[in-house]
Amino acid sequence: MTGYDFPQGFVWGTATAAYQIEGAVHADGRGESIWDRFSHTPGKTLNGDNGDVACDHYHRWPEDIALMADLGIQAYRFSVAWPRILPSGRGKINQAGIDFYSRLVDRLLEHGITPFLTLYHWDLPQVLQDSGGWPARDTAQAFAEYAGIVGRALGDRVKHWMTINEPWCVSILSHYMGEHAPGLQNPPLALAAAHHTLLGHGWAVQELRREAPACEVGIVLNYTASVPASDSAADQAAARRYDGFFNRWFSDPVAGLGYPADMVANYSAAGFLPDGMNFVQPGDMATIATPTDFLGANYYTREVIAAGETDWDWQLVTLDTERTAIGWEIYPQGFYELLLRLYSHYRFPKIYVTENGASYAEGPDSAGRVRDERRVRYLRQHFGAAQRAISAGVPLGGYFVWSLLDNFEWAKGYNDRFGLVHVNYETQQRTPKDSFAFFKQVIAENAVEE
Ligand code: IFM
Repeated sequence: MTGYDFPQGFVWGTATAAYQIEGAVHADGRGESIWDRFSHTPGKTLNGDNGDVACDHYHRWPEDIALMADLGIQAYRFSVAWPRILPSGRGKINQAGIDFYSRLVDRLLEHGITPFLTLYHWDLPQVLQDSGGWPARDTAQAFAEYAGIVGRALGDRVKHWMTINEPWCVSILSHYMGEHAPGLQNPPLALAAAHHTLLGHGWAVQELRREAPACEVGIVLNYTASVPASDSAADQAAARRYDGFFNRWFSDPVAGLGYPADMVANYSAAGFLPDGMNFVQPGDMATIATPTDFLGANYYTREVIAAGETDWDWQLVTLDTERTAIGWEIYPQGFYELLLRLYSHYRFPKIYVTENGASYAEGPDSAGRVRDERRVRYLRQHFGAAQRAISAGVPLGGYFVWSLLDNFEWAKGYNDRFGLVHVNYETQQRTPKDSFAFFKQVIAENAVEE
């Protein structure tokens, strides 16, 4: 093993999510999701884009799996669309939905690609939103039922499960900042939603242990490095608050540390907890801390934080540094520090990088080649950071690049392209980019020179 090698058995993969690639929103009995409703509401997404067709993966999955096989990935992270399985959110199962994922899983296995299945990547059945959505405790219960159903159907072949993708986005971005479905701006509801996503995660882990024994189960949390704008005590305290808001509010309870007390105080001071933490019922924190086999960590960037106007908030500072097309600063050092912290502070037994990647707009040139060398550079730097974290002792089991394909980037529509494979949305033609060739070589050599 040279300084650039990854350990033997390290799992390289790519990640996608159902609503971002599948399209076929009316096919085979699929129910409506909150993203169908939200993206069809004027003004909610860039250019009014929606996932009606997306990458048409629902019909083109054999072609997409052939691309994965060519890339040489050992694992593929995808999500199951809850409304395909349970069009009414709970109750009657839509067998056609199960069959779709069953075929997908079988074909992956035929190619020697290990499926990593995410149960919830944001497409809540609309009927469950109508009955209260994630701010309602009942939704966590419905999620656990759904987890059990999918576990029973696919647990004989799928051995790696992820419950919820990015609870911060499900709760804060969607119920406080209003940027994602269902588009609310209500901090108390956002904190209730956060609690119920975590609770649903804990119950789902327990369901999966029953329905799909001998499987690895984890949750996927998204992280942003929070770096103080200066050495001043005020900026440092603000950066710690932002870290609490984005990172610790989710990691601490999952790791069994409960909600961070400093953030409970900050949220109370901000008026976000008018009834206190009354959404927490006896036993919930133990459920949320149900032991898992791994943590899935998503990382893209950092925020530079300065003191805000009050002693419970903060300001985001934009430095004149290199950014990807989506506006996120390139900061691989934060990735390295994050991985160290997840292990040394939280002691998660195993970590997978479940998402990391870059948005750049390059499309095919006149010769049909996509020269996305900035994405190659971004990936090289982040692979290097991961390699250094492993050398420092972090039990990193694998790394999933976001994303296999250009796809529907939520409120940002089709403008941002994260794929290793370019998608022409008019013809659905797929064109592997230079980053695809780069990643293929990294996988083949199980090594990267930073
Ligand atoms: O596209 C998203 C994905 O759905 C969740 N994590 C971040 C990605 C890039 O924004």
